[in-house]
Amino acid sequence: MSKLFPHTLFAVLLTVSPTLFCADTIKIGIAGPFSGPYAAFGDQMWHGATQAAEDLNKQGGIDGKKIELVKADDACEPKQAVAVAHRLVDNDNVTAVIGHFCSSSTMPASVVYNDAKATMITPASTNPMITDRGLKTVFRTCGRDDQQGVVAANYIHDKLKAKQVAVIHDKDTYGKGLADAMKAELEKLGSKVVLYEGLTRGEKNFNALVTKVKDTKADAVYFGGLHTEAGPLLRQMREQDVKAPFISGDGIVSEDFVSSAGGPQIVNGVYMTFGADPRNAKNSEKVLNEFRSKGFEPEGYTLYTYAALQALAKAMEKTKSTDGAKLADWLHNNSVDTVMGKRSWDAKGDLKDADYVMYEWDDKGKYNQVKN
Ligand code: ABU
Repeated sequence: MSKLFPHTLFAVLLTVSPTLFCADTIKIGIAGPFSGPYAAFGDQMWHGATQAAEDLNKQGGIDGKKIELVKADDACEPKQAVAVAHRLVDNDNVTAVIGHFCSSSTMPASVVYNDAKATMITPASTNPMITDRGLKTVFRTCGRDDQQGVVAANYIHDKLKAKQVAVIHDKDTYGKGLADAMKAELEKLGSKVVLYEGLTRGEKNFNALVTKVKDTKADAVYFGGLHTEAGPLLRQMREQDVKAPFISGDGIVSEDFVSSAGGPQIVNGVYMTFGADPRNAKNSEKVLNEFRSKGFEPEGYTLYTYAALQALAKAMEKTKSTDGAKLADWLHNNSVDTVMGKRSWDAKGDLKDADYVMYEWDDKGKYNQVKN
């Protein structure tokens, strides 16, 4: 990793480009699903990162050096994630990475970054094992599934008063991990899990599974997974007249959930756990206006990605280094004012103040925080 301050050259270009190379920039990888079924989330990440880089560069970059983003598409495929991680650190010579999105990609890719002493901040991967493995250079600006699973279980038990719950997951690191965390808490609370079943990502016909759900007479259905399967599953439930409340997690926090389900009338009433909406944070107004003036609504993980780049930039500025160990030490011991508010990290790289709440999707296809 190169040092930041040779004090010889000052970059003058605004360099937010996946291809532009300039020796006097700080190169940061943005790794996520920019193609394939989960590209809506990659789009959120790229918008967040490019807006943050543009804003930081307008303010002088990182101590005079402009930020240059290098886009890396993992398509949420773990093998591709490892390949792009090697490419970012070995060929593109990035100093740090914001990413990945899918926990199943972040898990193996983070080992590559940690070995290369490159800081990695995931804005969206919530599986607990990402930070539980003791990798020094790994951080996140989102919470963990053992936190959001507990919030979901308490809501299902206390507010929805569901006594019999069907739990479905997509067998993936994120989806199954979240479903298991929710199920464990729900059973502690005394509700009964009457069906626990995995579906396969990419499938579109869940009618046989829905028939099983119907037979259980479950009074709530919980799904751990992404919108690509949540949407069709929900639609087929409603088509088979399964009216039980549908609850899921942050894997559906995209307007693509609405289209994958068949429209706002289908998602109306769906519950979803997600961090407190950063669009309501005091610090986010100016940035919100920038996004909206460009016709982009910064939903889901957009501002989480923006905040990750702010944290990285602040750590580099304060340490005058891009060295992963130095950045990690700084991030473990300081807080950063971000577009999501003040953020600080514990010894594992998890947020000290994760803030999961419950949302409900409405008949306009938007999600709104449930008022208690
Ligand atoms: N946390 C939402 C989905 C991304 C993942 O953790 O796989």
